Formats: sequence, structure tokens, C-alpha cells
Amino acid sequence: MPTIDAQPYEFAFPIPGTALIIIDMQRDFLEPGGFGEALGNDVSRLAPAVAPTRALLDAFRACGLPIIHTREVHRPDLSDCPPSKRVRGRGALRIGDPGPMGRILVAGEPGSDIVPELAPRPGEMLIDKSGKGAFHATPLQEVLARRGITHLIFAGVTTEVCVQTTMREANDRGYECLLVEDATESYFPAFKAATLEMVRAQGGIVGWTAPSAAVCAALRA
Ligand code: TIU
Repeated sequence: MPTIDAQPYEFAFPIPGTALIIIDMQRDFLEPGGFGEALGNDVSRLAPAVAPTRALLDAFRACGLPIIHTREVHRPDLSDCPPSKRVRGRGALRIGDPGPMGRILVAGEPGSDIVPELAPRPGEMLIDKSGKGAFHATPLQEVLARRGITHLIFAGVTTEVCVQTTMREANDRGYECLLVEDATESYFPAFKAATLEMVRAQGGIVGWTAPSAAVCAALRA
């Protein structure tokens, strides 16, 4: 089996059986005027994750390996948005309110689009989710089982919210998970650093971490 130079030790991954999963690289989180900014965040902090994620995408596409994109979005009638989620944070703009990129965090609005550099191509999987974790109320587990996927390489935003939640959900379901260190970002640098540490602590209690260069090198080899 090929391996990636990772922490806390090398990550062996089967081909086939390994997929790239890119969490919520949407305009609503990365650009001004969306959900991230409505929550009071400096959205420019997420930009550094775009180029490394693109490098992973290119490497997975070149190898013909499966790619899964997720989006955090709600139905236009908000029937899948718990009232607790809508009111949390007391932001001036809430989920479903009209903003400069359309209705905040609503499917089909411009803000819900994945940023152009990372736009899904035909044949790549796209999972819309209403929660922070991509397994909650989605067909993700069936999709992975159908494709024989056992190993997941994680990129996306934000590290400690939707990425970590999904990685923990996956870990509990028996998937081997690696988080790509420079292909994920948080609005809070300390939270990103802490998440990387807690994932790989205790012998990889949740999984592994590695830089995108190590993942791409392993795929090229
Ligand atoms: N607020 C925040 O850091 N993240 C989210 O609300 N969603 C995701 O992480 N995708």
C-alpha cells in the first residue's frame, strides 16, 4: 500500500478505496457578505487554504481517484434549519436573510456556490448538508460504501467546526482519516493549531495530519 509521510506516523492508503473530501469551500464562508462575515469573522483568514486544496484536487483528478465536495446549505423554506441554529450568534444577518450574495446559507443562492477555483467537475460527488457534520442527514455513508471508500483525505473549512465534526463522525464510523494541514483554515488560528494537535494526539486518536505536498508526492509516486 502507498503511504503518506504524516503525523503521528505514516498513513497507508489503498488505491482504490481512498477519496478526497473537501468541506464547505463556499463563497458564504470565504467571501465578504456571507454567513462567515455575518457571524462576525474576518473571512480573509480562510483564503490560504484555496491553493493547497486546488493542488490536492489536481492530484486526485490526475489519478482518477474519487472526489467529494460538500456544502453547508439549507432549503429555501428553511425546513431543515433548526430554529436554534438560525438564532445562534445574534448576528445582524441570519440564515435565510437576504445579503449581498443572496439569501444567507440557502441552496441555489450565489453565496452557496463553491469558490470558482475549486468548483466541482462532472462526475465528482456533491453532498449538501444542513449540519456541521457531513454524515448528519445526508447519504454520505451510503455513497462511500457503494464506492468502496475506506480512507478519507480531508480539506476545507473551517478546521474546528465542519471539518473536525465530519472527521470525528467518519472516525466513529470506521474510516481512516487524514487532515491536510495547509488545505484547511479557521477564522481563529489558535483553533486550527489546536485541532491539528488534538486530531493526531494520543497516537492519532481521530486520525492523521500531513501537508498537501506530502499527499501530492505520495499520489505522484
Ligand atoms: N462558523 C464556522 O466556523 N463554520 C461554520 O459555520 N461552518 C463550517 O465550518 N463549514
